[in-house]
Amino acid sequence: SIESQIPLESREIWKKFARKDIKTKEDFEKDFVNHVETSLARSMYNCDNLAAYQASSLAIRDKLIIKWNQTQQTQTMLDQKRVYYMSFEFLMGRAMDNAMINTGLRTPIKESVSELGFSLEDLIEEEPDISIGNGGLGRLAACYLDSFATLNYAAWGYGIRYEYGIFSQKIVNGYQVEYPDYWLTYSNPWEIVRTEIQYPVDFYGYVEEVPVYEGATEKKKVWVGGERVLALAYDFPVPGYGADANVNNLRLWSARPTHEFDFAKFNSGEYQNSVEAQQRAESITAVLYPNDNFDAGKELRLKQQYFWVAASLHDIIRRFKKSKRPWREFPDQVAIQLNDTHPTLCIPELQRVLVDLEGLSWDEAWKIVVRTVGYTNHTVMQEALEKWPLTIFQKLLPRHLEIIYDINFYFLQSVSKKFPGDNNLMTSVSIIEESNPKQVKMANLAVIGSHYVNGVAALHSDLIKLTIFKDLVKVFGGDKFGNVTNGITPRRWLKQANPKLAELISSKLGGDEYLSDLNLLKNLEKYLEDKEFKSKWQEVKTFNKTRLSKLVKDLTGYEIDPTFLFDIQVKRIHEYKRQQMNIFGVIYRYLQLKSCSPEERKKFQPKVSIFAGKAAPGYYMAKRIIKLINNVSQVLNNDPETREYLQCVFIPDYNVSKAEIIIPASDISEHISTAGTEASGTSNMKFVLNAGLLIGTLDGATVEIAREIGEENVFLFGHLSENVDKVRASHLFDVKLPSSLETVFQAIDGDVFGDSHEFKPLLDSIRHHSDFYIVSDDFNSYLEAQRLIDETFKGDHDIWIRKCITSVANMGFFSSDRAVEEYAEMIWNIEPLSK
Ligand code: B1H
Ligand code: IMP
Repeated sequence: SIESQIPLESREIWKKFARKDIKTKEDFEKDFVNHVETSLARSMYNCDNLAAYQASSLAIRDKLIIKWNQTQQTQTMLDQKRVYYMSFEFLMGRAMDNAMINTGLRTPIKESVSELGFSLEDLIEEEPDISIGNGGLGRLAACYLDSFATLNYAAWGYGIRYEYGIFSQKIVNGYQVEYPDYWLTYSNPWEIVRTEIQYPVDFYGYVEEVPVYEGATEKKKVWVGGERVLALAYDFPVPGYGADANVNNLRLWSARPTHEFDFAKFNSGEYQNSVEAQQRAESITAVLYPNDNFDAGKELRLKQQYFWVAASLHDIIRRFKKSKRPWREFPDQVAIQLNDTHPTLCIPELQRVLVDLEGLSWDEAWKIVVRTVGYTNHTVMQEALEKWPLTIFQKLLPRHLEIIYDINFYFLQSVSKKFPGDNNLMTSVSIIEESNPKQVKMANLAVIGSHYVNGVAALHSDLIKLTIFKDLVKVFGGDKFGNVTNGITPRRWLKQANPKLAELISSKLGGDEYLSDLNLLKNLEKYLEDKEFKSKWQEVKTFNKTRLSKLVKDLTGYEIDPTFLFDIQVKRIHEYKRQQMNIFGVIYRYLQLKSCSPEERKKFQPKVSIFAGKAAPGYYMAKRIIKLINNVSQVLNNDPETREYLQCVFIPDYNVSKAEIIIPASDISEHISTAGTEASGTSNMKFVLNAGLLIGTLDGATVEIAREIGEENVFLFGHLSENVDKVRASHLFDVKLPSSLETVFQAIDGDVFGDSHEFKPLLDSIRHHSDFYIVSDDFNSYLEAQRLIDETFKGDHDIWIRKCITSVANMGFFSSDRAVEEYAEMIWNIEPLSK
């Protein structure tokens, strides 16, 4: 055993002084003071909230590290198969509150902190969000890490430690203005830098033919890199939920100069240049690309992708080699999951390592690659599919491009055998697009190089087979394609975000077990007739609405009334998500109110429409939508005739920690994408789990939410995905608008909401440019669903609350624990660690 290598006496000393776990308040207080005085070099006299937050975090982190070590040692000892979840984005949010909740220490620490003279809530507010992601895709990765640890899977996340996460958003005169998100200003107490783990990563250069061994006549190809940087590992401990849970790892790579000095330049007097070139290395991991569902095709992004893939594979292979197994066992020990196409370079890179460096035959290597890799697709939007111009690829990764050509050659050969003469098929499934310039289609490479492809909701998984992968399904057969519906972690999205509701549920279900077995929520249905329970349920909602009102007041200055119906749409701003339709609906309601007598107005359900979300900095239309929302907001909230009935707010700088306050406060939330465009959506799940109802199209996971909680509990509207193409085709270039929308456009054109020129492109995209997202076709059905919501909300409130309770009771399916278990069984073939 490994232990026996260490002399007994040494072992005893190690054990005697092994760091003790935090169990009591005193343990925590001791560690806290210790960190203030040593790690932070401060004292009780100059310990402000920031220092207190940092000391608390360090104390909790120490605890996690102990568990982390045990978990990793167990994993190494058991030597079972491991999963590597490759994600370009991890939208972690804040760590401290989550760590306290998952380890069960929140209550004692809250008391300790208060005894030490601080308020825990204040300390939590000191923590910046870890926002190294754009939206749903990055947050999904974070939820899965939570489930991996909670369920005891040997699964790591690999990503990039961007120094600037998603930009922070300010609203100036109604416009979005972007500011850099330098989240590391006060250092990050949650990370551990692994100075011992550094790997070289090469770029550029050329391909050379060399003898397979010294003196041999047979030749092989190798890559001679032209620029080298170092990848340095930073680890984030990810605690599972439960007193004795595992702590897993998120490993993020940061680029560093190699410090390999260019003596030639130095000697020729170019000292400055030779050092500057080195410093540029760090720019690789400087900033996250701020696009959601859009591929900008920039060289630096390909560089980021290769940097991260090369470092991660290096690490994975090093670990595999420790067990001295033969290469053919690699897929029995390693599963690599591609979170979208961003890490697709794993496929040619692993093939390169196996063939060029390890000397395996092409076929042996390719079998290993395909058995190891799985690919998750997250979008069918054409503009989001990654394609790299050959020119960029050739320059940056010349050997990888050759390998991709070879992969494509063998693949197309097999296709032409099976479908002789079908040139259209060959063109469509080829990895290379014969466009001008030619491009590498990463999605095709991902499908061809992996053993299983999954979509992220039932409808989406059906759609990828009928659209973007139709021809690849012909080649591989349908069995290679399947579905794993997304999920969310109830630890963060119920217990942490909505402590009052979690407490109420615990009191009825007799404990917190439902947080790790979400199907237990079903038992809430027993209390549908329980008056006291229902009135407490209502109190919780009112509490959460009041909490959000305070946030809105702080951030916008607007006072919103918690007795109003809260109608919320928070997500990235995108034409396909149709925030424009929502704001047109708000305008329609306003115009109706304006045309009524004061008496008639009283019949309206008072309502506030709440928006938040970031637009990609280069996305013109999305930015116009934000401006329109803000202008409408200004008109409505200042109109004494109507503001008792209708208000509108845009909350700036949407992020995970704001989501935790916004989501529990909804009566209704909007998931109104053009059917067939939103792959899944995950905030729809979060809103329902927090006792709000949905208005939505039959798109993404909303279809399955309706199936689980009952269609009668969802306000559905709009054209179905199978009809969208037909509806689009029926449009002429100029679109005939329904009179409702015509009225809205007239008001905007008439400068009711400020200078109409600003919104002309937005309106024209609908009325004069074919209305791609079929806003005009869905608008009346949307208004009708809104009318039904008013009627239901205003009517017998007991019916509303019963709908909410029934919905929450049936949300078990949407736990990320279920999703991760499906991946484990269907795709990775792993079981939880045997303890
Ligand atoms: C999703 C993305 C995405 N799908 C490209 N695709 C990106 C694509 O930086 N890029 O280039 C960034 C992100 N994001 C989202 O994934 C879907 O739109 C949601 O519907 C889904 O819920 C989420 C998680 O599966
Ligand atoms: P890696 O798998 O080599 O990256 O190691 C990850 C972590 O697993 C290490 O930091 C240790 O905590 C643990 N570990 C790795 N190798 C061993 C071992 O041989 N014995 C015990 N623990 C190990």
